[in-house]
Amino acid sequence: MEYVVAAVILLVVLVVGAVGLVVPRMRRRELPPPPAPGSTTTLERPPAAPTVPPVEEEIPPLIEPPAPVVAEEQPAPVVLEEPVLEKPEPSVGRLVRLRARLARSQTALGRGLLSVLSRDHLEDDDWDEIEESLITADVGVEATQVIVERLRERVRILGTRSVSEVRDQLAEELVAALEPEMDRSLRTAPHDGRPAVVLVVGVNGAGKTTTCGKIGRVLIADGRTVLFGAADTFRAAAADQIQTWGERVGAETVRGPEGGDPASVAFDAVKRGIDTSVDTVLIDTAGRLQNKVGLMDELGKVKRVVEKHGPVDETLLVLDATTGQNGLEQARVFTEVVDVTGVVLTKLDGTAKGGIVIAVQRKLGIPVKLVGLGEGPDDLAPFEPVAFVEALLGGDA
Ligand SMILES: Nc1nc2c(ncn2[C@@H]2O[C@H](COP(=O)(O)OP(=O)(O)OP(=O)(O)O)[C@@H](O)[C@H]2O)c(=O)[nH]1
Ligand SMILES: [Mg+2]
Repeated sequence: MEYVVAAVILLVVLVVGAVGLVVPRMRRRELPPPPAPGSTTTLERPPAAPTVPPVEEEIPPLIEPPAPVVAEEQPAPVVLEEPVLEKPEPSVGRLVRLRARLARSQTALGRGLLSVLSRDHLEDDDWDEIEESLITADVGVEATQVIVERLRERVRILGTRSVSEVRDQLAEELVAALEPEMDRSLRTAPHDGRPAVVLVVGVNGAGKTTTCGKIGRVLIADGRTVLFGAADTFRAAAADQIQTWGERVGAETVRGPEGGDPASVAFDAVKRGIDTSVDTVLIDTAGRLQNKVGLMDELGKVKRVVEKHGPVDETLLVLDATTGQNGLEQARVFTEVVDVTGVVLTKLDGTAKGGIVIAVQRKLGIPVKLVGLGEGPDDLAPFEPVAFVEALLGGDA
């Protein structure tokens, strides 16, 4: 009996023990599988889990574009190898072709003057009016007095009255005031086994870089070879600007580091021009105000350093025609620092003050050699007094 009781107790203990071991295992096993995909995850990160996968699928194609890198590497050499060079317009007769650009000056000077001059009897008031329109057109007080004096004298002596006669006399006086005997040729031909060197100077924004580029095109159109020196080292963009002009016509540009010494860039450019036997080296310089002594000294140094290779053939002062008489004082200081051999008057297309050409030459004693008549690459013309006056007076050239 005791054995039976002991066996029953042992059995009960075994059964209870077995149940205690098995049930928790079953629970553990049961809990994870069913709720795993559903309830537990949903509670902890319900919004993240369902939204992340779709967002991830949409963003990668937009943000991570490995494709362009591959694409850039592949076509680059092919595309860059084929620059299409432009063919600039020939320089001959440009002033005549571009004369319509002087329309504003023509209205102010030509038509205004002719309407007064065609009056039957010219009284003092009429002559005052003539004087006024010349001064308004920036001819300058001194030159105006000379022109009016001479015209008055001729009208009195010759007794001319017909509009065409008066017009012709006015034209003659304006041409005379433009000193047609001045040498306006640009010294751009190579000599002594080295290229001609042209230095382009002026105040900020006058149009130096544009003019450099345009002159390069004129020379290339005339069959010359050209090299640009980017001696405006203040801004990298300045060197890019002249280089772009060069690339359009297949001309090399020598440039230096941003903020580097402009004189050394100019020196290197001329050296490169000598080594590659180009006909003309055109050196673009940074704009500078004539009252900044340090900058004006720097310009003097650029010229002196370039001259270690030989004399500079042309130093062109670029003047913005729209600045009128103010430009004359700037010009005077420049002529003292570098020996200016010619003036380029830019932006004559945007002003009624075409008379500034007369004032500039008279004040400086330096010939206007080129005129800028627009922003287009070929809107630069050699200055010719007769054609210019004809354009101003609106007659046939
Ligand atoms: N309408 C007109 N615009 C011109 C002429 N020449 C130059 N310009 C414009 O004037 C602006 C200044 O020209 P740039 O050649 O950059 O002048 P810059 O003297 O080199 O200027 P900096 O180097 O900053 O001193 C540009 O927008 C040119 O297109 C011109 O004859 N007529
Ligand atoms: Mg410039």
